[in-house]
Amino acid sequence: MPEYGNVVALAGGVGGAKLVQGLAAVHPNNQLSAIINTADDFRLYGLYISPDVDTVMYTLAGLANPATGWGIAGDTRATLDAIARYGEDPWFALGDQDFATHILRSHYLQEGATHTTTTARLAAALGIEAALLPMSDDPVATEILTADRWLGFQDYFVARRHNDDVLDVRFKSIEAATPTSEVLEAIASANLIIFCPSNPVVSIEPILAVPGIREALIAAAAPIVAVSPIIGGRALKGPADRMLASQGVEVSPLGVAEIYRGIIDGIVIDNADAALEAPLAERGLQVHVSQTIMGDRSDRGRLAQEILDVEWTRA
Ligand code: FO1
Repeated sequence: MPEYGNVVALAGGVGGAKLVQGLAAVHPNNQLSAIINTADDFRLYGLYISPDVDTVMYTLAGLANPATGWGIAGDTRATLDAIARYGEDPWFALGDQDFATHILRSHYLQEGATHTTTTARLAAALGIEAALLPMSDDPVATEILTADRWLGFQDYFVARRHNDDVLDVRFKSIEAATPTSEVLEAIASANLIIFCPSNPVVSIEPILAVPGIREALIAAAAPIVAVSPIIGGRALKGPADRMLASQGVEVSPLGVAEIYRGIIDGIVIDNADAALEAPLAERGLQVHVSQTIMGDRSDRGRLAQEILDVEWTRA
């Protein structure tokens, strides 16, 4: 059995959070870091909201709403209802307990703390030992080109229920963003790096697009392994399948491997895609075929353990 010391996961929202939780269940948490997409972050009612960071944080803390994967289980909506009473459209479902996170994060940021230290403070208070690392402390915003116009990510994803055809994707201010020292150190000292089964286009790609991160990954000594979020030609959740198609990328683990070409050494695919093992291997990738759908917690730990049991090597 390989003994990976430092394990680093790149994660976006719900799919990423599930695998990070699985890793946290089977690997020493003081040797586990998650580099999290912050290009979904936005401001609402003057509060700074970081959905992917919170999704990973709530999931690891055992607080996440199991029905949605985001938000807090059993949360109430009194604050949002009161906001609606003032005539505001309550389009983004913020629960009362969730509001506490956004209020405190906004407060700490306004006091001069960074996104990284704020996240560490909130996560530690929730009893999380793994390092939750925002990809950058600088603002980056995913924007989606629809037939109408460029939309902010949450406008496209939540307000318009990701119904629009995606003509293009851009990450506003990415060229001015820098990776944090924590992110670069985590990558450099990693023994295994895992791209979680998050949306490649809008969850993992923004992390890779922060100037310096792609280069740090390519220079890393650790093997890099992606878990395909596409199973049997479809995304389990969200618009990843339609986004790949609209970018002219094959909606299969082959397309996922294409997006990560030159970075990953291996890929984990679902049993449903077992026929793709040979073509992926022909592309020089180590392939592990498994049951990758993560339902309950035991599924998550089982998949994480399986990934850690493979003898991945750096190409
Ligand atoms: N996603 C939705 O589809 N609808 C919502 O109303 C919604 C609210 C929400 C509140 C807090 C939070 O942390 C996440 C929330 N999400 C919601 C999820 C989220 O915006 C997306 O899943 C991610 O940005 C994509 O990874």
